[in-house]
Amino acid sequence: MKSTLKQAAEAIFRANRIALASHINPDGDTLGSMLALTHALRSMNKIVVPLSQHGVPEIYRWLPGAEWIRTNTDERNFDLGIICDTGCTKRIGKDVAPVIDSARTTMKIDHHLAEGDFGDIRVVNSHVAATGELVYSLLKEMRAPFNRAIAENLLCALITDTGSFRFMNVTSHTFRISASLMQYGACPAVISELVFESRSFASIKLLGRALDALNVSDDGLIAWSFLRASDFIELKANDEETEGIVNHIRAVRGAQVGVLFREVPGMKIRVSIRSREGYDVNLVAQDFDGGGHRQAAGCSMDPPLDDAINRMLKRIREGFSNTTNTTNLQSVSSSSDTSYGE
Ligand SMILES: [Mn+2]
Repeated sequence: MKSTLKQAAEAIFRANRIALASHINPDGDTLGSMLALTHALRSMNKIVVPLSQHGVPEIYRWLPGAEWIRTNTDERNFDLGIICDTGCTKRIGKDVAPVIDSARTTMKIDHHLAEGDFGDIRVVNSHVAATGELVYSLLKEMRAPFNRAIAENLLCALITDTGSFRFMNVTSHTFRISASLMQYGACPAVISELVFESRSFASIKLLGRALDALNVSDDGLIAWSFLRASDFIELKANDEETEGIVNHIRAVRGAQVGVLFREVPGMKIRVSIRSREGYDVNLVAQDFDGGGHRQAAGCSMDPPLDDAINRMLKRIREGFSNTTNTTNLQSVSSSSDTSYGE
């Protein structure tokens, strides 16, 4: 059940105290969307509390307003609770979920494929490249005054979820919005420099180790790699520093699917899956209780690492002979394919 932008705008106008939540393992889309809303709604004199249970990764701390984000709050009884870039409260974390669930009205703004039951108001469209596009449309519907802070947050959302405008999810609409955001003072070069060219030493070293461990299946259709717990320990690295590595793995010529497994100390094995147009990795991730988009999805798996790799590769191989994974190849030109923060 989709809601109209008008219904969403009215719910926001009615609310005075508003809690916003991003998903766990936050990315540029969930944080940029949440912060753009925070700026806009505060300018309407609303009390807004932006929440991210996993905080803000280093590469996103420059986002205007990032310092406002809290990992949790004891406050309850918000008039409105909005989750950004995810369809269910499971993915905003167990500390933040009760804050949103206790709100009088709940809303989701999301472009993931999974529908779910959450949300009195549902601003959902899996055909847009980023949740930031939906936030842009909603703020326009509300006639919210735009400024540079809002524009930078939304342009960051668009740039990161489209792989710098390289993924299949990019539409002319994505560019029109981006052009508009530039007119409010956001600059793609500056944002790209801050997000992609300012990596930690450890994250570049992790990339090197993942590339060194790169494998490809005998038929060349699946490329995969892994990072061991010892890699994270030796480099004093954490999982957020692996962002983007999986795209290098999918880049192997002929590979239709790329997978990165991470044996993160103290966690289940984290798996990011990317595909080229025509292979649906959302279905694969769903079989392991994960999800995302057709061409970018993720899940967690039980150790040991070697077992997880074998089970995942077997499932992906089945997908090549199973038409549900590979149907509607020509109808996905506007479908979502974004970086999925698992
Ligand atoms: Mn997104």
